Amino acid sequence: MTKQEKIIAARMKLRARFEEKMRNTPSVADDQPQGSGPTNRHGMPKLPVGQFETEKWPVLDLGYKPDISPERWRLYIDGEVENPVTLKWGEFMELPQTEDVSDFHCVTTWSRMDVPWVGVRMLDLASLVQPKETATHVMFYGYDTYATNLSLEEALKPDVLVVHTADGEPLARDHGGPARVITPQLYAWKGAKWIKRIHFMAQDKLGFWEGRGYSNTAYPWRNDRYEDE
Ligand SMILES: Nc1nc2c(c(=O)[nH]1)N[C@H]1C(S)=C(S)[C@@H](COP(=O)(O)O)O[C@H]1N2
Ligand SMILES: [Mo]
Repeated sequence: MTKQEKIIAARMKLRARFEEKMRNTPSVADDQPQGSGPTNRHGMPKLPVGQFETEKWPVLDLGYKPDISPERWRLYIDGEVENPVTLKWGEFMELPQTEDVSDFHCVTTWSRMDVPWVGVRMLDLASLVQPKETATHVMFYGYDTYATNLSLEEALKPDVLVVHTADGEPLARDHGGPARVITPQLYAWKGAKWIKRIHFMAQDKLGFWEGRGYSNTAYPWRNDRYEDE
């Protein structure tokens, strides 16, 4: 097989492996989702329970915003995979680019609707590295030491992107530029800003907020914010 054929085969395998699990995740399958407004493209109320819509885009971080130029930026994708890679900026930008419009729900109760994004699908990055059969979860690490974990059925959804463009502009440093992850079907803390490393794992492990009382699952339509609620 050529390199390209291997990537295509890996994508088909991942789709087959996770399609049904994805269809059964709460942000698609919940029959009693909480929220208001018209339905979004997954049949959930556009505004999840306990959220309000904002036009502004608040900035949340650990008190430190890494300054990573595209020249210095590297994306390490490794762990439970056949073909670990380290991408330079130019290589990342040469991967298939996806445009999408999705909503951004922060656990601190604001939602920013209909954000136009451009970036690379997590599914396409996963196809490149070819997760082993044993891979079930992934940890995303930022250049600021932040980390957040996801199951593969959440991480490989088609709207989970590593974005470099928002609102038609290069992603601002405040929001994780040059590149960050977005998870439109989960609270936004599941998307690491200043993405540095995507580490596939054979078991789940808690990220920064998940280990400090935030929910591990983070479903906006279940008000699933904190572990002890
Ligand atoms: N690297 C990194 N990513 C991060 C965070 C962080 O502190 N560091 N905060 C998370 C939280 S709690 C939220 S709500 C969103 C906020 O993204 P924004 O600042 O672009 O609104 O980023 C998430 N990703
Ligand atoms: Mo957040």
